[in-house]
Amino acid sequence: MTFTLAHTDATSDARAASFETAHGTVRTPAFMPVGTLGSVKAVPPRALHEDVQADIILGNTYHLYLRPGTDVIEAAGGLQRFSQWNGPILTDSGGYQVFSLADRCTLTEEGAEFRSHIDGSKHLFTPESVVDTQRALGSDIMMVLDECPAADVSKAYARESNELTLRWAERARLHYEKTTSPHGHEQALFGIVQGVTYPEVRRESARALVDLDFPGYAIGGLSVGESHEDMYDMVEVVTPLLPAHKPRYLMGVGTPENLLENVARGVDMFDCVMPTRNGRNGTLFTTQGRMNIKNAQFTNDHTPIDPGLEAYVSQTFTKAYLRHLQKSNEILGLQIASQQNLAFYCWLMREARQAILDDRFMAWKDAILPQITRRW
Ligand code: PRF
Repeated sequence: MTFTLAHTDATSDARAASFETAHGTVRTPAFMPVGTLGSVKAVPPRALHEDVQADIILGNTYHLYLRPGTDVIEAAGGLQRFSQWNGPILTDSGGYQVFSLADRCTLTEEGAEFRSHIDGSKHLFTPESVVDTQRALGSDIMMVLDECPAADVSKAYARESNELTLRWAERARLHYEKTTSPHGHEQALFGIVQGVTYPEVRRESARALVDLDFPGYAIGGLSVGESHEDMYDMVEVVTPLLPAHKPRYLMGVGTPENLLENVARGVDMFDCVMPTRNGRNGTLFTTQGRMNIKNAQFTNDHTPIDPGLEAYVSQTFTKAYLRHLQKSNEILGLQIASQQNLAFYCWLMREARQAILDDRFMAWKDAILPQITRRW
């Protein structure tokens, strides 16, 4: 993976970079819309590309392996051909989902054994098998199998869990070296830093993964119930230990404010279900602040949803119309809100990138935060 660090902000650790994949270039900081089942909920690929202007989206190994099955997607020519999102895709390993979604997940040295949440069938994910599955899916960035412990576990448990995650990472790294994509394109593999909220364990994790020389690094195990301060502290502990010339991805984070605080600490990539999930529930993220579009105050608000964004939905539909659609459970209401929120998240990252390039990231962040976090 060719990663080009264009500039580091003079006023923080924020970075503007880009990297090339077989399916296109990703500019960072980047927000990656979540397409768990091979679709970003309620948003067609053309809108993701043209309106949202997403550079890269997420898919999930656990879900796609169970349904429709890895073989179906491999036969289609990979997830890009199958879904007609032809840009870069990152797939999560399933390490996180087997613990949160599957029934009765048990961890052994070998891997994670679980029962499907769909039909109760028994499966085993190993560090090697999830690399094979992601090779068959054809994602541009694959993730290692890891364990993501709860926020409140003891230091002893955190260390023991991290040691297992590191042994798995080493096996994944070896297997990655021995295998190639059945679709003939380059695929990167990212290691995942764990360690709960224990700085010492976080450092052990980061150092060991850096020794394994992955093409990129994720920070996992955060946004699982710890305070925002703890999250920021852990990112601050980890990012200085990671190589400057490789991408850094904070998994499952977060609010617009979380994104900017972690960009300031040197994170390049994010994913979160918040813009799509909250959009479907009526929460809108806009350049003017956050609003619940179902509130009565929007009944007769015939102004555009977000005049500050270029996206078709932001400029075209009014707050009153979107309120009506959401109150009436019209499917179009879910589509418009999801596109608005994703367009906002991706816009925020493009603005951040420009501010970094201009060495004014901190001043820009302090000016924009009150505006975008304002409650209507
Ligand atoms: N590990 C993996 N995926 C993840 C996480 C993790 O720790 C998180 C934590 N917020 C989100 N997604 N593999």
